[in-house]
Amino acid sequence: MAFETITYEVTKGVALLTLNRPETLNSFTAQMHEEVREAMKDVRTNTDVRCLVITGAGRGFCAGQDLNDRSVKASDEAPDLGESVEKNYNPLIRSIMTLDKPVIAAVNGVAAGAGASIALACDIVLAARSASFVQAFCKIGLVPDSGGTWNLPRALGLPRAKALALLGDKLPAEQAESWGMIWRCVDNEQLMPETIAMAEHLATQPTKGLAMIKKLLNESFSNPLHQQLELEKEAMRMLGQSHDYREGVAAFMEKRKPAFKGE
Ligand code: T3D
Repeated sequence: MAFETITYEVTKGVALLTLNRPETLNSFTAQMHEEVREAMKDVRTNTDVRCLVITGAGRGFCAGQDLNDRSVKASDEAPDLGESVEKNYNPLIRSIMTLDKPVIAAVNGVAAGAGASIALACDIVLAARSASFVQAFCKIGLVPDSGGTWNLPRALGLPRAKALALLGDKLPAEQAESWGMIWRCVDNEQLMPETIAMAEHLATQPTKGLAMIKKLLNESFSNPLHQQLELEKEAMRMLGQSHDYREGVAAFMEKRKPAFKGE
């Protein structure tokens, strides 16, 4: 696949998708949305891919929407941002959060606007120590989109989510880690080695089981207990039929390393 605004490669079961417009901190243009959609199709359908990593080129992770990608001059007709969200951002967030494979965000630098929301939509967030998260929307009269108003309070609780979204202050990665918004913050030069090691590990694990863990945890906030118990039962029933469950138990009994197939 030939891309201009992203790079995409698959190695050892790991798809590495790098947002690649460093001159604008990897902000999203219409073309970048199209290319990410194309890459996400491969992530979904390519059975060689068992884990996805999203990161950014240069000093930023992603600054959200490219504010130069359309004219907002007073003399021009107002853009339909709802259409942009419906066409581009919502499908992207759904494709990350419902992907039946784990997704790691390797936040190499500032993640602002929809860039911060995209990071929070990923299953595990690792950040470079110099990275930061900015709910930039309030500064241009918008709301946290791309699942921001859903994921931010769930990650942080309402008081911190509200203050970040209303003030637009920069949240340094170390603070994000100590508040529990992300999994871990690591030294800058360790970000990609640690991310790839984690991704390669996940890519050798029981993919179906991991997919169900992700789905059930994501749904748990909206479900009452009785419904969640039902979902757990159905997931256990389905996973009990899988190759990887039998292999995991057999390997434990035989005191050997399991060879999971993701089936
Ligand atoms: O379709 C829709 O519009 C609806 C969906 C919207 C979703 C959204 O994401 S809305 C929010 C859009 N994003 C922002 O408002 C963030 C804007 N950027 C910033 O606030 C700051 O750049 C950062 C806090 C992210 C980083 O600050 P700093 O000081 O580290 O860097 P900088 O100097 O501001 O930026 C570096 C360059 O990137 C600069 O270009 P230059 O001067 O070197 O030529 C800057 O203009 C450019 N850049 C940064 N963000 C964007 C951008 N260019 C276009 N669009 C951007 N979002």
